[in-house]
Amino acid sequence: MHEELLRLKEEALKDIAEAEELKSLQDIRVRYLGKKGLVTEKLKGIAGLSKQERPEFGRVLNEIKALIESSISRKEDILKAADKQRMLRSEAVDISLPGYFTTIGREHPISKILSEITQVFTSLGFTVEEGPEVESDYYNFEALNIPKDHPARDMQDTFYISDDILLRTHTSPVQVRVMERQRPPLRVIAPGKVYRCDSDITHTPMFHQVEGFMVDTDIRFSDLKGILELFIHAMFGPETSIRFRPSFFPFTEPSAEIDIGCVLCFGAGCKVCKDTGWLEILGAGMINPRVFEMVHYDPEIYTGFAFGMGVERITMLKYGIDDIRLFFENDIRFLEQF
Ligand code: FA5
Repeated sequence: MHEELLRLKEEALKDIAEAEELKSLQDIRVRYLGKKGLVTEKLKGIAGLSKQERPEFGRVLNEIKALIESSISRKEDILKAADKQRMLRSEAVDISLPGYFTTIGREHPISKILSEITQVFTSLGFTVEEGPEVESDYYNFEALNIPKDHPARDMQDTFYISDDILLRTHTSPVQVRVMERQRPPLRVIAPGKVYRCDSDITHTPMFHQVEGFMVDTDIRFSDLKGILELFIHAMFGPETSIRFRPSFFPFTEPSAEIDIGCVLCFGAGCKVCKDTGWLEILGAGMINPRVFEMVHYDPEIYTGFAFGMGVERITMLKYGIDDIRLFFENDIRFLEQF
């Protein structure tokens, strides 16, 4: 009888010792101590023993049961501790590893200068308008007093989509679109992309312009001068010298090109200003009465000025960049400098 219990004890202790996971330990508990477990069955069998055998058998069996319980519980602690160690090892963070560096993007120099230009004009009460980049021949040329066979069309090499549809070559069509839907007084700037079949170190097929115009009953050339002086001094500093040179645009009369004293050599002469000491930064003039007629404004009542500038050119001058193509190559070493 005792031998049988001894075997049961040895077997249970061996099973417990060999258990490597909490799950198998739980199975061992059920196998020996569960409702139909080997120890429980033996306890139930006590009733069938003789009166003399019962106390001793019961005592030994209870000792075995207590031993199995305490062995399981000890083994459980050991397996739980091992599990925890395994988890800590697998989730450990090596604080000596170098971190991951995410590079932070920056505003493109053209966007930066566009915002600065916009900021100067909005602070002077100008509102911002936009027009389509795919434009009709009418708005890009005809309504601006450049008829189909006019030689002035040669001033801008155009990308045509069809006979009448093209990529706008300048932002001046926005003047016409705004004047068609609004009455004076107007004080507007129109920044945006424009396209010309043109490519060298100072010209790209796509570039940005900012158009500006003001229309009212008493706008004069002196207003244009005053506004442009304010703008140039805000962008390039109050010491910058300014020169108005007579020029020609079909949509302004009189027309001018505006130069600033070279910001690189300060008039001494350099490669960028071609030794003239001056740099051209925009075109401007008084809006031609023919344009007013196209939008049904009475030229006897209204006058206005308009100007248009190349944003890449202004950015190049501000940062001393000598090749316009750098703006569009996306070379991170170039872009990171701004
Ligand atoms: C015009 O485009 C006129 N619409 C400007 C204007 C507006 C005059 C209102 C009068 C009244 P122009 O073709 O000169 O003018 O171009 C203006 C500026 O765009 C130039 O001074 C130059 O800085 C820039 N530009 C012209 N072509 C290119 C190009 N391919 N790449 C980069 N910038 C260019």
